[in-house]
Amino acid sequence: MTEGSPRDREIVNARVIVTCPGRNFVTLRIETRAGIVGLGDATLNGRELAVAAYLQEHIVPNLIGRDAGRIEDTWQFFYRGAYWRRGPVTMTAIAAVDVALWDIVAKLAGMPLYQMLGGRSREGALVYGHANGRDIAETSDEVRRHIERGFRAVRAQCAVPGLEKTYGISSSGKAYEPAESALPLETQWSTPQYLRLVPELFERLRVDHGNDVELLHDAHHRLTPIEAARLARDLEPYRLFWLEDATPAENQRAFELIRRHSVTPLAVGEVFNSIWDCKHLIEQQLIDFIRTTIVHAGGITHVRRLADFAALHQVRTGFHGATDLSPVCMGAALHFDAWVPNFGIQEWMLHSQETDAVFPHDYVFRDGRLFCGESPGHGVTIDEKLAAKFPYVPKQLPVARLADGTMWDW
Ligand code: KDG
Ligand code: MG
Repeated sequence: MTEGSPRDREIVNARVIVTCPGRNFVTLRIETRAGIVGLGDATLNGRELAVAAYLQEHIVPNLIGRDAGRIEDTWQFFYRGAYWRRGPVTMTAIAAVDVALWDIVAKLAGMPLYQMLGGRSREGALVYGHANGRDIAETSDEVRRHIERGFRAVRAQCAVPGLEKTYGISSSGKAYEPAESALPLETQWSTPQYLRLVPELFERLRVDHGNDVELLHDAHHRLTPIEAARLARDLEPYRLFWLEDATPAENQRAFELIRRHSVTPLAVGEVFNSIWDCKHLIEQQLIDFIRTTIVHAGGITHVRRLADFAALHQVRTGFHGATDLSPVCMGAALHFDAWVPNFGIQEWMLHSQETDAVFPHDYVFRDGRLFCGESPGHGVTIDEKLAAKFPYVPKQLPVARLADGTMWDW
């Protein structure tokens, strides 16, 4: 009997591993009778234990005894077969199973995961890093440091004068990490000041760094549609690679208004978890980049469908890649990026040294691009002994209020 026979592919063990090497991560570890292990990321920032419980109570009992090779059927079982569909918790749990199974199947084939998807379409994935600063000069210095490190694309965020905390800005001097406290930190928001500042920021960045570097910006759902249209129009002279999450997208038609006023490319979708969340946006070509990534949207099986659908409308991928997406998600995403025909860009915030030690991986950064490795599977493993030294720490994302106390979009 070979390792690839149905009996050897039988899932005999599935475990959820929660660890906090600087920030919380949830990982699903699936093992077959032949001892092949697959890993899937199941991290949902600030809601980690909800996914861990969903996996533990509702998914793992259904996995034992299944054929790990039946990736599609397993996906359909947990999605189509279930009465309660969609939602970030469910889709993150399904993603963890899906990625772990793709990892196993690629290992059985002895191939890197990208090969299972159809092989490489490119050598490396263009990535963008995060530059942030307490004022425009500091943000510009950070952009320079990124360019010196080899980045060809940089997201720039700047503190809004008069606001104590702004999305994307580190106050501690360390890398920005939004989930800072056990209960949500209350932050302030003011749209008029922000709308004045951002065009000034990008004007300065183009003066300081020229036109070769790709610049990106994230409005993090703070604007109304007409405010978003104004910002997108005001940023046109600075030729952004994209303006992200300009307005909340629950009402997908809101983007029609932005499009009517501006040609600044738009990116949306890191909080989406299904193709249905962006169907209108894509079909009507209201966005240019879809940010929905593997861990929060049902894994490779679903995101592949989403990317193919997006390709029909010339929408390209620009996967979410903040630090709350573990190296396991990053590894899988980079294999996907190597294959997907309509690739745009990949976000990459470096993980801490502790995180990289807990999740050894074979992807590397070179000349502004990330390259997935050639080892079988997605190329990311876990050091469980080390992981156990970093127990879970409760942390939630902040909330934002206007100066008069009104709760705002975070
Ligand atoms: O979990 C929330 C973060 O991942 C998010 O705030 C980061 O908006 C973000 C981005 O574009 O990376
Ligand atoms: Mg974002």
